[in-house]
Amino acid sequence: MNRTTRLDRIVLLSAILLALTGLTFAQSGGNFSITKSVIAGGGGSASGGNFSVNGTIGQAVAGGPSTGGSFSLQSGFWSGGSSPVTQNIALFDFDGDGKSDLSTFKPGPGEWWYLRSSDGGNRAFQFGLGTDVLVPADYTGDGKTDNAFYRNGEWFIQRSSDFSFYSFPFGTATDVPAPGDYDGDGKADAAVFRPSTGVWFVQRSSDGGVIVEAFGANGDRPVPADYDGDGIDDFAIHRPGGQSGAEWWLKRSSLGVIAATFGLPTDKTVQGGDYTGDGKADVAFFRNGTWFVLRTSDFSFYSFPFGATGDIPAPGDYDGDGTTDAAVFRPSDTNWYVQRSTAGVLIQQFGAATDRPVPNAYVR
Ligand SMILES: [Ca+2]
Ligand SMILES: [Ca+2]
Ligand SMILES: [Ca+2]
Ligand SMILES: [Ca+2]
Repeated sequence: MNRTTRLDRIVLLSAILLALTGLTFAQSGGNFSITKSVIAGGGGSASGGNFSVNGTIGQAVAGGPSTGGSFSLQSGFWSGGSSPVTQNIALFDFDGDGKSDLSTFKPGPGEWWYLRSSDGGNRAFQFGLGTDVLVPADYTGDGKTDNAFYRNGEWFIQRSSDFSFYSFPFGTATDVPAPGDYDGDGKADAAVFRPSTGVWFVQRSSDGGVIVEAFGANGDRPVPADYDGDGIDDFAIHRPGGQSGAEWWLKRSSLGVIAATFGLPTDKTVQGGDYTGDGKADVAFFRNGTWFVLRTSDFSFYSFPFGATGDIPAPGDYDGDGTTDAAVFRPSDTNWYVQRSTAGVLIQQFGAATDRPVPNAYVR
């Protein structure tokens, strides 16, 4: 972790309390606990009744002491003591409004198409070829997803800021790209999983250093996400043909390794996402129109029908509330069906039958 970056995110607890309570005078007393938090800097103190802060990273702000009654803040990201900064789970957000955008990749010419959630406008870019591997993510850290692809060990990234592109080598032709934010600095890192050896290689965006991590085996599918909610993406694999069924192995950056048997070899891998809204990504797969979610809070599971056989799962946070929404793209009618956690079901035509939904890009 880059220290400067870490410091940039440090928060004064009082800023959190101030934002939550609006109180501007000092109080004291009561019981509260803070775990997995980064809190420092600034002046003033905070205290209060019963409250807990869990997994929070924020930014130092000047201001007076503040306090609160009974409340709980879990895995929040705060900046400037005012509006919360959403955790980086709203992937595929090309216009940076915190909501995933309906988006497709046309394989023939290599075109990226998206429908801006902010104003409903279309954009399209020719970038890459149909044979390239899609790796869209926010590499530059401006809060907008960058179009990106991987070709034979070379990364090509089109900056969302000015749509210029850059490229660099990292990996080999047979590696499986698995970008994520493995150093927790808010920028996606180039990363690959090497099936032949089960070793991951990550190029940290914070300092350019390389992480080498043995986790997984040939045939595994990388599903990195932040499963323990500490702001750092975790190495993780889906092993469809495990000994007792489909296996999921998570190397959580704060909580250690855990494995679960969940699903059948024929189930469709879904990228990890926070379906329960507790700030921790959950394990999920799609089976013929039914979603199965394994809660990482207690490793119980639930399932629900959404979509149909033949649909392509394309989950994201389409309403921007921080909770991952089940979504599918249906090639037969080119409609998107999105089960928004706060805004109801969205049905919208976007794309062509041969397009690939971009929010499905990480499923290899
Ligand atoms: Ca958006
Ligand atoms: Ca990073
Ligand atoms: Ca983590
Ligand atoms: Ca949502």
